Amino acid sequence: MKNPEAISHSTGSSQYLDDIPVLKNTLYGVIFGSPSAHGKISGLDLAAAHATPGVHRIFTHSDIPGQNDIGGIISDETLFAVDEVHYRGQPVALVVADSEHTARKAAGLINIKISELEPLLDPRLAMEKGQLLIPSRTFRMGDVRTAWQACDHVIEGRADCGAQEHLYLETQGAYSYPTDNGSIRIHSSTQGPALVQRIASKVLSIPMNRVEVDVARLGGAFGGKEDQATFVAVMAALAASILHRPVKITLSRGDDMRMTGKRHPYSSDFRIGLTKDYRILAFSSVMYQNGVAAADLSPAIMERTLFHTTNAYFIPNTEVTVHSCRTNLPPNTAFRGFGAPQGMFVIEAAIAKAAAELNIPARLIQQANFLKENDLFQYGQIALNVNIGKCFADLDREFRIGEIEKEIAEFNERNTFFRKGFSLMPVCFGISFTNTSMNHARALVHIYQDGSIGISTGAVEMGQGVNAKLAQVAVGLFSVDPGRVKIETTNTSRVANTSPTAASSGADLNGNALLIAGNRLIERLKGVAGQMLGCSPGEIVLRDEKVFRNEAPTEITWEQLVREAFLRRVSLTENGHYATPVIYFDKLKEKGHPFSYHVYGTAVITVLLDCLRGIYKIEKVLIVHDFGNSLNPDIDRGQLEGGVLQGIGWMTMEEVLFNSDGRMLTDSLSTYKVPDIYSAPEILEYRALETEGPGPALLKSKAIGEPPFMYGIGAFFALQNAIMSFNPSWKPDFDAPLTPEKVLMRLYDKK
Ligand code: LUZ
Ligand code: MOS
Repeated sequence: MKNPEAISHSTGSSQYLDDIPVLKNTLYGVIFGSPSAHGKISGLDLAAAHATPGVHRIFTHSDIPGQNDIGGIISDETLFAVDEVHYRGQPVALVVADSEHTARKAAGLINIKISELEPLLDPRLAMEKGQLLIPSRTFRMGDVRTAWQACDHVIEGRADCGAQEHLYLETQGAYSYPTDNGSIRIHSSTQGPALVQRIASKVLSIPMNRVEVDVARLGGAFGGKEDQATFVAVMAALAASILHRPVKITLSRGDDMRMTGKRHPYSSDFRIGLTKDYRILAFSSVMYQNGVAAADLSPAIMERTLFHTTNAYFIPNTEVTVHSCRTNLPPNTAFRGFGAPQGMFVIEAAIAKAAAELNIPARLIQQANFLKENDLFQYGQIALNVNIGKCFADLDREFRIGEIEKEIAEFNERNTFFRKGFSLMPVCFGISFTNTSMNHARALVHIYQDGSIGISTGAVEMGQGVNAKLAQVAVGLFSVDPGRVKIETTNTSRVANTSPTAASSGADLNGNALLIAGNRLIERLKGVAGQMLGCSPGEIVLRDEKVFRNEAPTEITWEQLVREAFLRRVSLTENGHYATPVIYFDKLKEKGHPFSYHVYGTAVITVLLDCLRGIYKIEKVLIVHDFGNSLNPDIDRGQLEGGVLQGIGWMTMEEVLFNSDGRMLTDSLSTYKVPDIYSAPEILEYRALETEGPGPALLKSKAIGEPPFMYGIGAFFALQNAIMSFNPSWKPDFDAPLTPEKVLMRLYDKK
């Protein structure tokens, strides 16, 4: 089935937040952020800003009727700073005026006095000073201490990976207005409408049933709107409820880049021990997460890092600790992969370093340690339906890895100033929110008397195609024309207490809830058809807009059946609730069964490096990916290709830089480089692994949002191999992203 939104997206008729026609009397808000990364506020002079014609009001913490607290997991984050600021751009005030232009001009006239404190930027330094956001956590299995002695090789090193800006096309925004009797409606750019609702209720001090949050769709999110759409939405709601006027806030690109958090950078020490036949006996690591000024989602992200530190390998003895360190940067947050890429980078770095020291291709170590059926993950879950070996075997058969390596070796023999590099990147990613209690969803289905169907779920469409998948499920289930199905906006008054659309599980959770609701309606309709035909409902099937009895078409159409059910006073509305079965996790033991299944895949990446200039081209990305039984191969392909490119960007070109004062140096598209069409791989080919998908996956179609991102990590190691071919005396280090500048230095490093 085609994406029903494809036409409206490309003709511009799909409504995004900024397309909602504004009501008359709408006011516009601009946020005034701290000009300093760390300090005490000693004065805030709003007089000149206030005096600007067109300014209606300036809000600060003292205007909050409820709690000045927007922390999603722990209460450590304010909506507006009170007496201290902890990062540059931290919201201090909201200027509300007749126009955005006026509000921005007035914000420029706010005079804040700050007695500066020294900003902490380095997570390792924060750790030394005892600045942790939350208690550290350790996952362990077996006993690394005794295992080191049994190893033939023990290798140690350090790996650093950088932040990443989400760069969703649509910046954060909100439009809010008072509705009947003290209630409020918020249109928000959020992945988590229920979170916005809960926090708005807390800040405004009104019950949740008085806050309605509505999301039609987002112009991209990538995790950046799981938590961080909230402050904008709540500010708009605060201003709207106090002024009794509609208030709209749209962050400028620069404000969005400066004020909102990124992917967490991590700095890690690792140790890996191997036998002489390259089996990894032990792996340990201490990781410093740059969790920045407030926890936001850092605790959950830390947890997912711990779950993925052994990637697709079985390692019998492991011990990994993550420290979430408090620094003076904007609160880092969810980003596609949610800590897993950072964890996988470390184990891949450890393998690459071991390979370099043993002078063998990393692939030999990777292959020797792939997970097998019934292996134990370090968090206590038994690995079932393990497909990593199959993915690799298919990849080798389809694309002939040995030949690619041979071609590269020959190319490197023949050429002086051009080198090629190769890497293999296996991926194993767990599906489910790591926090078990978040794994549930609901779907509200109405069949209208004319036979059309309206579906509301908690899933937020952000370009990933979840609406198309849900529509497809409904069309298949009811066996009706696609034109009959409408996926409604995501709205807290229709579907309550939802988890954010995140963790790659939007389609799984909401789609399964839809199946539950839909199947109940179908049972009811079959009952009506049975009555109409004087037969048992078991003889009835609904197919192609018709009622079938014992496999033979009857005269009754879908429309007639629905109409008849309505006249017989049978309910045409159903609410389905789905909670992922089996999963649990014990945080005291750090053991359990947190994931309903795992997604596997393997990629080969090759690069061509210009050794005079340090610039490179990603030549080939060849993948075998375990889609399960893909519900919509076109949508899944889009997710796969986009994920790969975003991963390559994180590892090779996207560099978030701050100066020593905590000022962001890369706050525009001229200083922050993301992959464009010219940096896309020359060849990106993939094959679907032929498997039956697992039960909890929606109709056996596996989650696709995040797993492909991590193939991009291979780009880092392919580049490293090309550098090593040119400069054999270089001892590989692990400091991502490997930008052309860093590549050039390493090509001529003669230490
Ligand atoms: N969000 C979250 C996520 O709250 N929990 C998760 O486990 C998760 N995983 C991936 C992406 N977002
Ligand atoms: Mo998330 S990183 O919002 O799936």
